[in-house]
Amino acid sequence: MQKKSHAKTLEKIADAVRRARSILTVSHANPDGDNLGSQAALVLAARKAGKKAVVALQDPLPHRLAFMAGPAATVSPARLEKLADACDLIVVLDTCSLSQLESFAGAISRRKEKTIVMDHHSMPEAIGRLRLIDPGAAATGMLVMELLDRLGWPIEGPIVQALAGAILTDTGWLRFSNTGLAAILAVARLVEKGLNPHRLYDQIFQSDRPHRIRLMTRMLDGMELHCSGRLAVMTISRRDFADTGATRDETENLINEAMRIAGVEIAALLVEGDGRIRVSLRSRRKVDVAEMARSLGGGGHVRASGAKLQMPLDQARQLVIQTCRKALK
Ligand SMILES: [Mn+2]
Repeated sequence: MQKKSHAKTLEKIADAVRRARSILTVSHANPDGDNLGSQAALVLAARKAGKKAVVALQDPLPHRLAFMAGPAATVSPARLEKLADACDLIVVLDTCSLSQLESFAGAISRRKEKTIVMDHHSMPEAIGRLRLIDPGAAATGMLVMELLDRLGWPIEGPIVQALAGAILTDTGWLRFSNTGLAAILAVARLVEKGLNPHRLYDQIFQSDRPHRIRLMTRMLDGMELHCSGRLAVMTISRRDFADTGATRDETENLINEAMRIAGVEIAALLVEGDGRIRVSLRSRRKVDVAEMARSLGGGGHVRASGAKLQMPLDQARQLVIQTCRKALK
């Protein structure tokens, strides 16, 4: 996004936030660290500024991110309608796609006039009246941090931890390709404000249940390499969940394990759910997996994307291999 239009939109959003007496934040289904951290940071700061503010989630929190809940509460779509009526402003964070809002999509799309969007995914849809979409931002947490600065709201206390959680999960602890100087400086600033990085790392990345490790070993055991080792394909079946006792949210980040292998350009992970297959795609350097995901009916970032397929696991795997093979040609 152009610097000028970015600053202009940010100012308009700051103005809308300043004027609102009550704010509701929502994000994509299946909350991750950026989703939770961005929402918590904005809501906690708004409360400090004397506003009424709530975070509404549609799914229960994954076990390992429970400590990041902050002000978030899981609500039904009916309850969301009431919250959406009661607030002056709805802020959609970390998604700009109605399909990712799942059961909240209807309520949000019916309230365009009071809705604004802040996100770092490409291909924004026409949600809300104001949209700050910056695919160059490493995390939505970066955009929220900018907004708080613009508002002159202090970044302190639990807001520090929330923003750090957002930025450090979406950048894989400053390892992924979206990590640039801005993200590193933002984290440095959060350390200055009291963040204990080691403690946060321990909470996010070293707090797995043994079930998750057992699930991971099964996934790695079944990994296939195609296209002369440039494509790694992994699957997790319903049987794997049943046998290991792991839950669906415990598959987060497992796909990145395939990137340990030199020469792997694309990693694909297929997770079997109730009636549909969740496909995650990662690329190291060259391939635009956002475009690949779109060809499968999904979306995402250039290096990290996903889609959902309505077909048996084996058929989905064949389709994904075919799609990846084409992209690697
Ligand atoms: Mn994000």
